[in-house]
Amino acid sequence: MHEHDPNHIIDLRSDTVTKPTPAMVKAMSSAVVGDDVYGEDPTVNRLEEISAAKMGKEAALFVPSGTMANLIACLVHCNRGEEIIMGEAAHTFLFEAGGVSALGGMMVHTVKNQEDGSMRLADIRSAIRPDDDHQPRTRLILLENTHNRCGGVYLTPGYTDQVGALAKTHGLAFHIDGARIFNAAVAQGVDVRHLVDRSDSVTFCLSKGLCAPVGSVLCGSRSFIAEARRARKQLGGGMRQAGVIAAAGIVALQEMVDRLADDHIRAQRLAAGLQTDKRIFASYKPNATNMVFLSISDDYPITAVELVARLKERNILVGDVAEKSIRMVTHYWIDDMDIDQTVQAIHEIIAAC
Ligand code: TLP
Repeated sequence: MHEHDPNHIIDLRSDTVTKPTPAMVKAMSSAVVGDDVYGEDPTVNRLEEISAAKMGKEAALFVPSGTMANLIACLVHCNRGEEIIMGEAAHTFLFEAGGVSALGGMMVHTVKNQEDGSMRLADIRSAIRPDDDHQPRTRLILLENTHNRCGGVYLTPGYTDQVGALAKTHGLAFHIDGARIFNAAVAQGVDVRHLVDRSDSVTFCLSKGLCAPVGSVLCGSRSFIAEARRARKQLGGGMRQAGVIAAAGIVALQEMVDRLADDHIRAQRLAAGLQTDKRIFASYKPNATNMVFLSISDDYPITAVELVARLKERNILVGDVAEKSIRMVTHYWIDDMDIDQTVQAIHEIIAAC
């Protein structure tokens, strides 16, 4: 795929680091554009139509990031002082700078995430507030699929449907942070629509495993998207001639979805290669996709920060996620040789300590 020169960087920090493919660069350079705030960018409009159709929703909105997509969804579904139920390890809770509270005045009610990324239905049920003047009103349930911090693990259509039914019974809205929902669909061999059927809104990222340089898409009913468009404007996310980047998004949806399976196979290969040393533990759960979390045994003297630094000396970039734990994410720009080189480097570093 790419040459293995000595200056080649193996970047496993995230799939967000992916650069556009040659086909995307070509599409971007010839994109027909217009002012998207007027709804006049034909390329953005096309991306939104394709996205809505793929998700089985009425309408879609192109936004700059996954973070903004989740924030917009929460702003549209909830009022100030109202509560969102989400996992304690949800990206929206941990890594979106508290936006829903800072900018939307909402409360977050966290529920324990199970190892497989789900929240128990009973736990969700008991987090729903009764109708009582003293308490905040519960308004929204938010699921993450795949679940990043739980190991890049997918949730099934069956589980998602159950959460959707629960939300409906209690009159709550249901949003899915599907930043990597295509990984979830490909890994299970299901149409992505079956993962979002029961949701009121879903967002997915074009700029992660799908390789587009920028952008996410928020999907939902026509009336939801009309409100979302207004919220996007309030947040300064109206992007004018955004067809330049939407063009890459169209290529992402047309050409980059099915190949995500390769990333999953490489993540498995990475985890398997690391399983031979008892001083480290490479986690690749049965429902994992393109992430491997590696933890270093407590009685072994190297920290995650040190391991990151030693790997960096060898042009391998990974992210530390806890004192003794790192995350590695596979993507289009990582090939088998990169995986084998990383496995070897980690074994050598651990052996030399
Ligand atoms: N996740 C990033 C970091 O922020 C941690 C990563 O490297 O994995 N939802 C989920 C589940 C995500 O993993 C991310 C990004 C987002 C939303 C936010 O997307 P962006 O970065 O486009 O705002």
